[in-house]
Amino acid sequence: MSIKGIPEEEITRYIVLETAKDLAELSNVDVVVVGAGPSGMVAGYYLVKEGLKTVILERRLSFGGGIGGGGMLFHKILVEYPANEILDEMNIRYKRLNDKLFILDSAELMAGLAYAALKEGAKIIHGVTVEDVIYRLNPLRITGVVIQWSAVILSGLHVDPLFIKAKAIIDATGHEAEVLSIVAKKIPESNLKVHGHKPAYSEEAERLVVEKTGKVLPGLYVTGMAVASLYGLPRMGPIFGGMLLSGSKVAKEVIKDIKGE
Ligand code: 48F
Repeated sequence: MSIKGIPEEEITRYIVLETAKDLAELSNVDVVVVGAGPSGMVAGYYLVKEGLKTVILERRLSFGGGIGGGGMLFHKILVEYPANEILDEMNIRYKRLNDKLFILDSAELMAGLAYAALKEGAKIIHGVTVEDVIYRLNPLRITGVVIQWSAVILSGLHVDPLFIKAKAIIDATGHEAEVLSIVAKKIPESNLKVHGHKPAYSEEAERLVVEKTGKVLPGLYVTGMAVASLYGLPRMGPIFGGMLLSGSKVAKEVIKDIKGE
């Protein structure tokens, strides 16, 4: 049987119409997660599981952030107890090394986290960069994000961006803590300072990242490596339990705040 009836103009029409429908629908959401790294994807998974309308915006055309590089390009990722329980819940396979440490392929973790979040109902939009926030004063609240195609930013063209309104914005942008840095620089009323992370101390870093995860300002939350950058915590290297637990913790805080409002 030959395949017939695929006029090129139909291809264009469906792509444009369905994308426009999605983008219009996503102009006002419960939660924007900035960054599809490990902490952002875990947060997305738990947020949609609780019925919150969630979009994960990712600058690149891939998932996983720092996962893909493994440890110095060695394609393995370590996870420590109890973060392996999150992997169990998402049906992501790993090997047990001892009673505390587990190991898996970086590709398995990237694909597993992305598929878990998507299957649960999260939207992940690739190639979009969050370049600013929307804010209100008296009282100060972050009420959304300003977005631009990453390709436009790379091209250097002067093109005005678009907006997404949200009840909560989660900075899951990793080392750069990009959303927090924008707020610190452009909204003096926030009194925010991004300290940058300290040298390596893996065990402390893993513990503190989870402990300090959560709300930064009304409407603005932080998870993952951005927590270490915000508060000047040590770095941990290619061990990812803290990232997964931090994603889960920030989701719980956002759910409590939104559902309690
Ligand atoms: O860096 P990343 O993996 O963040 P994470 O979840 O995990 C950190 C670990 O990978 C690793 C580590 C743990 O041992 O230290 O570094 O904290 O993922 C961040 C994602 O955010 C995207 C970026 O492309 C990456 O995929 N991103 C960063 N800034 C923006 C952004 C932005 N302004 N808009 C959209 N996406």
